[in-house]
Amino acid sequence: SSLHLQTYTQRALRQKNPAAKLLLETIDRKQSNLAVSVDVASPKDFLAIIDAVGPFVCLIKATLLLRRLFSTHIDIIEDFTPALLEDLQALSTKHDFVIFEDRKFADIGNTVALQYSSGVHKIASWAHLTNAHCVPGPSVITGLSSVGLPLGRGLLLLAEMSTKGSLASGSYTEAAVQMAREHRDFVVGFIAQRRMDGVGTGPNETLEEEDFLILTPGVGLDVKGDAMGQQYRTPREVVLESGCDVIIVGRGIYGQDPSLVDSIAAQAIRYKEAGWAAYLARTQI
Ligand code: S5P
Repeated sequence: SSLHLQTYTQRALRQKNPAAKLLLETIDRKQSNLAVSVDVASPKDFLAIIDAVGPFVCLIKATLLLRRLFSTHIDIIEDFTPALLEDLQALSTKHDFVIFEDRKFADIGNTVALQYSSGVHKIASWAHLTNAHCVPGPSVITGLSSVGLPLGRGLLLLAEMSTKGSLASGSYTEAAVQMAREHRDFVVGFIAQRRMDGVGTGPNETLEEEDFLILTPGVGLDVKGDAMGQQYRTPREVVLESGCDVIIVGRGIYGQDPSLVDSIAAQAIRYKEAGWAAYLARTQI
């Protein structure tokens, strides 16, 4: 299948899931396949970075660090709505970007449904996209889908990881793709390092054309990794050579000092241009 050689516009027209369609339309409208990952502990920095990069991104990947202050499952407690989420939604409207909460759900169906719908953050009420590990098997999708599908949300499965020594490879990745195929209405794509077309199918098996979105972290223009196993590739390697759709960049953009908004905006423009050039090269072959 060569659907990724088509333009984002053409692919948006065929998408049935509202969150996937919105992402492709936003990429097209803003001519940006850049997602910024905002992993900072201070709410003030969090909002300032998003306001600075907002005009240049299709998507903001949030990781609500707040949950890490609590022990497991306490995020099922109701009635705690941080104003931060309202500010995030206001910025999403102001700058026209999709919101992806990098929650990495990985529990039994009943528990993830509670964590997704209720809990401290009520993720399903504000995040267009979220993600899950495949370790629990298909029930993690059934659980999340019972909450997210009626709201028009979409799920990404972690099929591969960017880290050195990742266990998500080979037959694990194939199983992830099979799980996604069984839940095509809710699973819109993968967090992965390459295109997943035909993964896990036999040599003579023909598949209906599938167009999973591939969102790819581990992207950097200046360094090859960090001291904790992260590995970076360039936007060109990721989008042109590996056929991925969205580059997810964190520290490459907000760098050492999350308070330097001018340099953050300049870096965002640099990555946006690199990601878009790689896309144009891919679709104009
Ligand atoms: O395989 C992965 C999956 C994810 S979601 N590798 C990753 O790095 N991520 C996330 O992407 C990670 O949790 C972090 O939020 C972001 C990469 O940040 P950076 O600062 O290294 O660009």
